Amino acid sequence: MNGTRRTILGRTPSSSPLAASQRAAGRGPCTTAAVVAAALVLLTGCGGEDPAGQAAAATPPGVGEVTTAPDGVQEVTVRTQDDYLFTPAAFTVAPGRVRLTVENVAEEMVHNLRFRPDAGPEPIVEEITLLAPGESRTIEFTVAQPGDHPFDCTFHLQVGQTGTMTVSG
Ligand SMILES: [Cu+2]
Repeated sequence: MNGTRRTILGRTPSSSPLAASQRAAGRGPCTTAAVVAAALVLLTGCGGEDPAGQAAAATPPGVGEVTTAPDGVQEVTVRTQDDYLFTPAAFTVAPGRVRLTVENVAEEMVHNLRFRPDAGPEPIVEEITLLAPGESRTIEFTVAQPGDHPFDCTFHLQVGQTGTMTVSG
């Protein structure tokens, strides 16, 4: 991880003061991504509405669509990329077993997915703790109660990388 961080910082020397402040803040494995995040926020102003709009428009077919696998489990795939969005940020499943895959198609950014503790109608403890660029991981869990389950990329929570899985009634 340190090797990667040095390489990326070497490519963008202008971000070094930010990198130093992020290191001082004691961040975890997402330091590099957070530095990139901070740099992008500076470049695009607050909110970054334009990149968000572009990413939303580019949602590929099949992503975010809930289908039923041959074993009867409902499946859905969410993507992350080199921004601070889940694509899509909202999807709906039926009560039952859910197989959720997150594909990180980013070239540089690291993400994760965790259901926000105590925020949904029932706990979902399964999580994807780390997705390197190009990586894809799947978790499976069961939901029974209708309602909204907010989920976050904990690395980029500050810049609003959140989503919602709704369990239909
Ligand atoms: Cu993230």
